[in-house]
Amino acid sequence: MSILEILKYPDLFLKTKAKPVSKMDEGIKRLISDMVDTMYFAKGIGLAATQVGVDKRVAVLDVPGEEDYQRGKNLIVIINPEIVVHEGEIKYEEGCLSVPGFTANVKRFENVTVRALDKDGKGMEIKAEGLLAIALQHEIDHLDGVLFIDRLSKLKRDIIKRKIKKAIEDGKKRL
Ligand code: QAP
Ligand code: CO
Repeated sequence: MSILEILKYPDLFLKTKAKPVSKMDEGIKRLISDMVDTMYFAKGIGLAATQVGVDKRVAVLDVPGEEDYQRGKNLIVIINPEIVVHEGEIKYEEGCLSVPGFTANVKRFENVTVRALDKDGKGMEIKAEGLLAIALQHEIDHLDGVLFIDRLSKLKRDIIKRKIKKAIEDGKKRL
């Protein structure tokens, strides 16, 4: 098991469009296992391969439900995910392990059905609403090289980008 390095904005690799996984080999199994460990280590609820520098369409999620959060209880692995049905609109204050310390309100579909392969390469469909629906769209965006800040209006995007840039500069001064 290994903890992988999570790339942070403005790392250009985060703009990479990931490629479909063509076969479930040991490399993919290892990647999934390391991504799950990395997501829990970083205290995230979702992580896409793009965020750990791998251009393959793999993401892991563990989105808490109504019950108390129990690690692993809602763990989902999605490979080559596709939104096949979507409905409604919802705004939610999102964050991202690749943009630590910043959040913004992002507009998403309220309900989605996602078709994907599971960790064993078996086809499946997830019908999701609420936070899980948002998380699935956020992770699929990563696989297309899109960050939540890219979904903001130009004005809000410019403001948050300037704040992030300033935070990075201030961080450097304290080194
Ligand atoms: C994606 O996000 C997501 O800023 C997963 O300092 C976002 O795990 C799913 C995190 C919104 C659903 C809704 C962010 C941790 C984790 C931070 C995350 C931070 C530490 C974000
Ligand atoms: Co993210």
